[in-house]
Amino acid sequence: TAPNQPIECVPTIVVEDDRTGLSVETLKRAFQDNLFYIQGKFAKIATQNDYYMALAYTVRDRLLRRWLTTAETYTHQGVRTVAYLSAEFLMGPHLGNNLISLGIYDEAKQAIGELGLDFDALLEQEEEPGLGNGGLGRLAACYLDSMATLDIPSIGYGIRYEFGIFDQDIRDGWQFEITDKWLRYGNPWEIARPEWSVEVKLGGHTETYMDEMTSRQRVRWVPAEVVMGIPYDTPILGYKTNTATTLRLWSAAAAESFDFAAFNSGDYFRAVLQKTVSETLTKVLYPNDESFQGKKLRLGQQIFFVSCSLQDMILILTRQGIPLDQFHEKFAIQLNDTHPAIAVAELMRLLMDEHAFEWDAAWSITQKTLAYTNHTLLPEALERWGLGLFGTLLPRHLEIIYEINSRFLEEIRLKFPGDNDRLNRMSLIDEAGERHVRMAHLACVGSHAINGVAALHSELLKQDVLRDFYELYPEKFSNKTNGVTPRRFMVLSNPRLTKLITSKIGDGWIKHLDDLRKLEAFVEDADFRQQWRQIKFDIKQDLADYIKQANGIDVDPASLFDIQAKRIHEYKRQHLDVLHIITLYNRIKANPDVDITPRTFIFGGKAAPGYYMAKLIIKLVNSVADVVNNDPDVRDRIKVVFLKDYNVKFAQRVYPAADLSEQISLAGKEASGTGNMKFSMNGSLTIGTLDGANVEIREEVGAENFFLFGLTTPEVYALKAQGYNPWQYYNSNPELKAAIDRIASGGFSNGDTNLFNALVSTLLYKDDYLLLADYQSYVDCQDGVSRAYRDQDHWTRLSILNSARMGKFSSDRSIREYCKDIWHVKPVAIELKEYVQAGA
Ligand code: GLS
Repeated sequence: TAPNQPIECVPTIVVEDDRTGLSVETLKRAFQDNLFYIQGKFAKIATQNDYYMALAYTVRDRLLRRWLTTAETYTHQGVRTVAYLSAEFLMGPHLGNNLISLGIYDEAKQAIGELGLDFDALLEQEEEPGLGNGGLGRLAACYLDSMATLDIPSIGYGIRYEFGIFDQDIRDGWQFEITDKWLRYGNPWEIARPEWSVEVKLGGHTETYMDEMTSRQRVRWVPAEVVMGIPYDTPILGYKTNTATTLRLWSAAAAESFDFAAFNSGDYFRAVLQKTVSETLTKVLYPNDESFQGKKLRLGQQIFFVSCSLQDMILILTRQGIPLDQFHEKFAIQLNDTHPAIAVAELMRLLMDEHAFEWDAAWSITQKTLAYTNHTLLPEALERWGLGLFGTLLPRHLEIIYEINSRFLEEIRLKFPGDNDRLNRMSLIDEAGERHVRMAHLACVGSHAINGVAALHSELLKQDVLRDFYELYPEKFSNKTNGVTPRRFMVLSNPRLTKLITSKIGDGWIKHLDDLRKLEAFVEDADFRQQWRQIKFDIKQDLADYIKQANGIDVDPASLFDIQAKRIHEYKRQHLDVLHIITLYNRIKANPDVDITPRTFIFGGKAAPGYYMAKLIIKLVNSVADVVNNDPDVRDRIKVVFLKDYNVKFAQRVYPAADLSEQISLAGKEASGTGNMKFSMNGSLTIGTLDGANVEIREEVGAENFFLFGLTTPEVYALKAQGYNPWQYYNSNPELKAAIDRIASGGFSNGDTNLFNALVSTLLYKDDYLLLADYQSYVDCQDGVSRAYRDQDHWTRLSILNSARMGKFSSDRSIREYCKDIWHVKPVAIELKEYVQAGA
């Protein structure tokens, strides 16, 4: 038998459950076994990482029975499955989360403690798999957690980048990028499955031939290159359930059969070189969030993981003996933005060229299978591939796209006769200038469902970016407001608050977040408020300790912790936050005895390495911090901190410590935001615009418990239409002028008037994101925040109500909506039985 096939004579292998018990004693024994037998170390020479690995393997062993039983159940029952295709999965560390899901966090902590080791240090040791940029990648991770928790048959498909999002260092106030070598010490959570590898073709040309079987003309793609995709599987255990689904990430390798000619002719070097070229494909995550870069390698990554995943689904069907014309009954594929939109053409190609389907049958399956989520309105994020590049790498896909387009344009002609502008606007090919393939249009045409990620965003899609598609296919559109998992972002990251909440209302809220409403009954309980306040204070003290250690800055945990943590982008307006800080600073300089509510301004976030303005904003925050933190006039009343290397691990430390969450993007720009939800769940109040999910958060928590400021989306449109002039605001607002002048005159750059020139002149001459227009409203609102914070007891009431009313923003709610409206996938309970592998 071939080494990658199941053997024919199946032996009886019974795996006893005795080595995966959950008691403290069993955990201790397993931990020590793993240190010895897997890490090959004894205590004297074991490193912190060895101990981490021993614990990780101990936990992984305890997932396996659930994982294999889940897989076996799904295979046996041929269940309908969600395939979530995403170029990014920002998972965050696995260990703590798996301990929570298994319900053995305390036992593991005790076991490790009894062995004389520091449990928290072992958790801290895990290198996080940073295979995403920000919200979009983290959303995919939250959705995997919720699907597993809700027992939804599901699989996440993505790319196993060798280097994830870069680590950020700050040098002289500037961002400095360091490669993220997350796999350096091994990854105990994944299992490589080389026996399930598939091949992906790239480049070359197409030719027609006569298919003898059907006596039809068919197309054959003769590639220039073939790359092998190797799947690596990671179990995703749901919270306190037996379901453990799979995250399957593809890694590129040289196809063995390839370039044999070179090898045989003695050109060993060229044959080996090919290996390096192939492996480049999955080397590194592109570090841009919401900005498109038309790089060939990136298109290569997209077709690579999409083709691997679709072929994998076909193999799964084949193994289960399900005919391919039932593909859409077996799989509901969700496209996480347009990064996997090439799936439309690839599924068509696989069905027609490799499995002899006719066009209409293949098209019907494709449309019924695929659904598309849009995640941004920013025009610079829209993916559009130049035809030259596209046709060179994917000649067959381009032919298929042309054919889809010609049929699609015919449909529009019938429905809107004579409307040529509409044809041009909607075509899959942008004909203006260098011709391009429009990936969002491809996704819309090839999918049966299209959704935005917050109510406002979905409306704007219909009115603006996808308006023509909405007019053509209104029935395809819906909204699915984002959510986040309370397991990671409350239970794991905020154990103290979790304990307090559970002591009052039981632990049902962890799976049914709406239950948090029961907390409202305790808002008038002074004792409860005192405990709530004390917990927030203690967590702030911990963050203060961290800040002291990381940045050398002393901050007062009694001060208002005002936090903006997210990717750095002009539309998110971190620099509006800075203008407020400078305004407070100016007030102090003008009158050192001015009455100011003490605040600590905390920033965190990475800038795309090629995004100069975002990097300049980081430099500005650090420069303002240097001046403000060291000016004796300030008397420590305001402090500014930029915390470097914001990632999931770090985010978990930050959300629970906030008093105020900054959600201050220009209305109409942030599709949803998810950090806004994580802060609020942990009892932070929000200052925000009517943008993205802020609108719905405010609806839920109540207008009186939310600090609202700024222009609305219609006002933004109107202001821009009438001709926006930032100078008008600058000239008529003394505080605004003083703040900008202090930057421009070198007040934060030792007199250098050049350093921040690009930023200042962008604000004064362009100000696309209307900072100057929103400035006064923001500062007034912040003054209101400062007043409110002075009444601590009242603030605590608001904090409790914010948590209590966040039920809607559990990703469980989002997933239920996707299941009901788009995927039509039902939960399948997994019964744990004595596991017998094969035969028996
Ligand atoms: C994003 C949006 O910018 C966020 O508002 C949104 O919350 C997130 C998930 O839907 O998707 N789109 C994107 O390209 N990156 C994001 O974070």
